[in-house]
Amino acid sequence: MEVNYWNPDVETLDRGQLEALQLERLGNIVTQAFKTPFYQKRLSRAGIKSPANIQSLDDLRKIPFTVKDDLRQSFPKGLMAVEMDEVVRIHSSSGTTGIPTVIYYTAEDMENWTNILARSIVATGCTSKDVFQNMMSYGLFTGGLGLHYGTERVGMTVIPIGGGNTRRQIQVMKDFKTTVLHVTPSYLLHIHSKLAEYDTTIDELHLKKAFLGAEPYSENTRKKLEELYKIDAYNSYGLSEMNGPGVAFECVYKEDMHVWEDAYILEIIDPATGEVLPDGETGEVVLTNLIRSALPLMRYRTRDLAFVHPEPCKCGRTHWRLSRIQGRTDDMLIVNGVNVFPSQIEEVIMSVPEVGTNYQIHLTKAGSLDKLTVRVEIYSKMFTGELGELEALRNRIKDKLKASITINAHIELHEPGSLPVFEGKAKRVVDNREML
Ligand code: DLL
Repeated sequence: MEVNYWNPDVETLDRGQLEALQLERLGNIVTQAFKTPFYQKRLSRAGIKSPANIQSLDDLRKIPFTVKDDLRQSFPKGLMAVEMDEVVRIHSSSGTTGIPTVIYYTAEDMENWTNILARSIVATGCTSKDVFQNMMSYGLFTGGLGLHYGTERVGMTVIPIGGGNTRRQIQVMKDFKTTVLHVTPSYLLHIHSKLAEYDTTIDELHLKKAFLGAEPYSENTRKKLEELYKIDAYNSYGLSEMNGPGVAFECVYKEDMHVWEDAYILEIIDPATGEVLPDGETGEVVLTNLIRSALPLMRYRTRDLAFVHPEPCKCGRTHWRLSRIQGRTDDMLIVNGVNVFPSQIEEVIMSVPEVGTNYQIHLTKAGSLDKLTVRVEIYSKMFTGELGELEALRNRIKDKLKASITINAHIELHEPGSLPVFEGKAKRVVDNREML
């Protein structure tokens, strides 16, 4: 396999040097943090009086965690470490809960982020010969503009089409011979279900790769998309609080995502106790941003659950790898006392070949009990067969789910195109239990 680097010195630094670099940069970030009203208070309450109190990477653990609510409470400027006139970009979360989460970037922060994305993109084997169709939405969301700058830096031909308008997406893929897509896995599944309607076959497209991220998805969904489109799909992880995409990205080997540790310190903690877990154990991802001066965030609790692989990767990069996100501490469902993550359900249903490109999980009450219904779209050819075949398929999905999650789910089979479609992040779970 051909391995290319964007910044070989940093990507293959030996661990000792990498940790020395992290420590040096941690010092800078703590210095920045002391310029913000939020951290002045938070750090001094934890007994940290100055950056000199952080002398080793272990000292990081003296720093209290930061959570999303801290960002909200500090809105608009409580976490800003520079003057507004140094800020060249703002991104923000949608603010569905009221006060938005706002992220600020200086020109240097933008430069750092762009380089990290360029590094991620080159790690997947892309070159300036690629034509990149960016289907992530542009605007305050970091998915669109983040990868835009990174791919331009690599010299790729960038098509900034943004999200939605499936017919046009397909036409543009054909017109410009797009080779690389950036898209949420749920929307890429949906686009496939529309190809026939727009008189297009996969062989008319020139796709080679897709960067998939911004929402949880299972390994079976990745495999399905790779087969449907005849592409390599690379997992991409990030969050706006840590700049956006580019925190971790898969290399050509696609065996989980390199966390760019010169830019982020990764810890995995027990979400209940806050204790740092040994390598390899699943827990909550906690990140410290090392190279953003406008808004220094330290020990930020992402609520994402994953584990780290400390063993070296075949690509020669020394930066540790993060597993696929297994779920979020806030998306675990409790169904009649049994804990289940939506991603476990997805992993099972996407292993069934007759299952199509969309699904939804519904929770309701049946008397005092919870009822879990999984609505799955199946390929239309199934509806032309015997009724008995449909019943057998329903039972097969039900049994597979029962074996995996120990819950007796109700399975509904739906025709292609009948379930709600999302052009950005999908909303897979509808929980109506409290409303009844
Ligand atoms: O979704 C940034 C991004 C854009 C990442 C494009 C990748 C590609 P936020 O809107 O702040 O930022 O949402 C961040 O999305 O905490 C995860 O829960 C989830 N997420 C992001 N990437 C993945 C992934 C962007 N590859 C939140 N797998 C994160 C699973 C993901 N979940």
